[in-house]
Amino acid sequence: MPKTALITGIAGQDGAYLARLLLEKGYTVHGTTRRSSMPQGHTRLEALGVIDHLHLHESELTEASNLQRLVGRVAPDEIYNLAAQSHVATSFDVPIYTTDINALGPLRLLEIVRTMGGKCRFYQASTSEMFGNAPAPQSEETPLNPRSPYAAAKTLAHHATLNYASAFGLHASSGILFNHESPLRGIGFVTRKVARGLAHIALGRQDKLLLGNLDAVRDWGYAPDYVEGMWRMLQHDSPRSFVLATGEGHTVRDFVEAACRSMDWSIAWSGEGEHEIAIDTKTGRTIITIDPQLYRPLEVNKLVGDPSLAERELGWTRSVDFAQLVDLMIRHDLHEATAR
Ligand code: F7E
Repeated sequence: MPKTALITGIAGQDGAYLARLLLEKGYTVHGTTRRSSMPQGHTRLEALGVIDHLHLHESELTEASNLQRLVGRVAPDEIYNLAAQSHVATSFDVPIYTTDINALGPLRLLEIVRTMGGKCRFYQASTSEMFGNAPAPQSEETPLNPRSPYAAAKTLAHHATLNYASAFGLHASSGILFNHESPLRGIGFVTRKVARGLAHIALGRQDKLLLGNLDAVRDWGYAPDYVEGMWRMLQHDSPRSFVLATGEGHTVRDFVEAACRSMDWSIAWSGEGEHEIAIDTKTGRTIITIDPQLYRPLEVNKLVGDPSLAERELGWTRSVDFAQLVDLMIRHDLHEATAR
């Protein structure tokens, strides 16, 4: 029997890649999008050529009764809860909205799954941000220490997911995903901002790029690998939490340098802190400056994950390394900028 899946937040980067993966596996795929994102918010689903094969529903994680009707109608075998307010910096400005979507949203879904008999498997999109400044590498055993409203809300949802699995026997798993990127990444996240910004500077469309903390270390993987991991978690015999990560850490500065290498562009850094700049060594032009407004009220300094459990138990591996990831993002944004 072909399976049916419901993906909340299907129009996002992960939602789009997961929809493609599940369609390839023969699933009937339903997905929710925000009302405000209709009808022009489906560019990723169009880019992957999947939009005509999906069943899309306007639904918000704030609306419990609407969600209940939807789950009742779709009767999914698997729910992937990917809808979120996913910007960490923004969560400091809109903590209550962030908590409603990221903490209470999953709880509403878990309640629906439980009251409907608990047969449907449930995936919760948890995050490395929950670790805060706990020493790297972080694994499933690392104590959680959230440092933003985003991370605090995700931590509640993570515990609720595992709690519903133990208390009510739900197959509810939590994927603790480290940063995962792609050409479909939103332009507010640093990797895409850098790739797109440098492509625009190279084509004379933009003067320079403003960045925040260059010293933050992140573990950046390739999003299509990570949605494969989500699916594997729900096929596993028993529910639990799994870290998906590459095990390699790089600073934001490393990412900029790798992006410039991909473009055969040589830059030199000078100055420190808020006064640090990057100069194009050929022209002497300043192409990167720091905007202190982009610093976060609290920063998470170093996130590098240990994916050994997922590798061992799920047979999960990554197909793209850091240099390849940066290169494919740069190629995409150069191509897109040239085509416009
Ligand atoms: O920031 C620094 C910033 O916004 C990465 C989300 O998917 O991954 C993502 O969260 C780092 C931070 O991602 C800029 O301070 C410097 O240290 O790309 P980001 P994030 O906050 O790590 C986790 C796993 C999630 O769960 C989240 O949903 O880069 N940084 N300069 C900057 N960040 C941004 N956005 N913009 C800058 O100009």
